Amino acid sequence: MSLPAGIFINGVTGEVPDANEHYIKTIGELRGLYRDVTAFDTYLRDCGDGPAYAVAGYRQADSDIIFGTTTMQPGKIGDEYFMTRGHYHVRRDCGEVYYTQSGHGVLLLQTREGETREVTMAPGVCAFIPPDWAHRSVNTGPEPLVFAWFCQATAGHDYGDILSHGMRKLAVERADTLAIVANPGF
Ligand code: M6P
Ligand code: ZN
Repeated sequence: MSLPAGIFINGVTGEVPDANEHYIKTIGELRGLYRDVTAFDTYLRDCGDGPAYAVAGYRQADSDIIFGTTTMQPGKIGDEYFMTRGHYHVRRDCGEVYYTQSGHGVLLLQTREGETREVTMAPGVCAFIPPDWAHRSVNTGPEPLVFAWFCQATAGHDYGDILSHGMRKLAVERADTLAIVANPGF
């Protein structure tokens, strides 16, 4: 049986002391995500491999809801800011909520039909991700981007489409500022 609980989230570091699920994605594990392969190899050679983002999750057995945090490091590969892989949910009726606690970024969203949207991620902004919209978060600032996420326990991650085709839009740095541009490789 699930029991009520008060779970502390450190909004600066993203740490959740009571989390029972954790993983880290390193830059090296994200080969293929960034368009500029030479910049990717140069980054790894010069900076070495290290964490790109960390996910902590809190799940209670038999509960319909899970939540947690994602902490994304700042950085760029070529002109693309550090980003998550991006996914649809396996269950197409399941949306998600991202509540940004620190740092700055952009949430890239798209439907299977080709509609796209961007939602600014900034402290205090709660991003609503409707069911069946693919979503990828991008850290566009110089600090870690920390956000709490909340979704159905059985939503599931479907990486297939985004992994093989990428997303329709890219979040890149142009003249020292964020630009959302069409992905020429899509
Ligand atoms: C968010 C949530 C997680 C997700 C993580 C990283 O925190 O949506 O479920 O795993 O982002 O995103 P991805 O799995 O696409 O790399
Ligand atoms: Zn999701």
